[in-house]
Amino acid sequence: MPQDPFPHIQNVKFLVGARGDGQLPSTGYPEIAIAGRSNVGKSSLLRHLVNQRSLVRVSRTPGRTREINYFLLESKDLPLLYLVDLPGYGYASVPMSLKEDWGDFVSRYLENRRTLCAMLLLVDARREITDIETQFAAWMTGRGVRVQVIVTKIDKVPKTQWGQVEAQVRSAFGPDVPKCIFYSTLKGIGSEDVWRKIKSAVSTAPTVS
Ligand SMILES: Nc1nc2c(ncn2[C@@H]2O[C@H](COP(=O)(O)OP(=O)(O)OP(=O)(O)O)[C@@H](O)[C@H]2O)c(=O)[nH]1
Ligand SMILES: [Mg+2]
Repeated sequence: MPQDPFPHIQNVKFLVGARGDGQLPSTGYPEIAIAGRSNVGKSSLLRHLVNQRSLVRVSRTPGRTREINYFLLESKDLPLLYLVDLPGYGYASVPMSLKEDWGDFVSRYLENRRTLCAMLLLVDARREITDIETQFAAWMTGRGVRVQVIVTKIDKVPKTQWGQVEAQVRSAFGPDVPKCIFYSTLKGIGSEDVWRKIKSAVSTAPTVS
């Protein structure tokens, strides 16, 4: 019988909204980061995953989160781990490169954080996938970080078109990126698959002291 993918969560604690290198918590636990365009649903997904409505503020005005938000997850079935809600990119009306948009702080975090073991890269089911997402995925994969694409707000797309969405994701990201996961916080779709991926990433994460 397949194992229950949901962890028995004991505590989820908001640690810090880091605005600079000096504010990042100490390393030592594996980290799972959540990235994607502003308003794609990062904070909603995190909240839904840990099943705590009050935990993460969901923005009314897109692009408000500029901090790297750290949550420490304690559960019975996983080692302690950090869930990291990254600032959204692409909120500005003028297109900018990922680096300019996110700022040096986030770029440095992505480049240097050795305990970052998996990246949940969110794309909106109704939006085209851009070079920002595909280049980002290739960059992270090249660094040895597992990338899991998650298609958010799938409740907004009729089921008859889900196959088409999946084909678009596959063709945009290519064969190096595993099959995408459809997600809906409204309909409660996807969390099981996401936990399965997190468990697998954490269980093979290198330990860094
Ligand atoms: N229909 C639907 N709406 C969703 C879903 N997930 C999130 N939303 C809505 O999308 C909007 C943005 O969600 P957030 O979670 O704040 O997005 P974010 O990526 O954290 O945004 P930033 O912090 O600004 O980068 C909110 O109005 C959510 O209610 C979903 O699965 N289905
Ligand atoms: Mg957010």
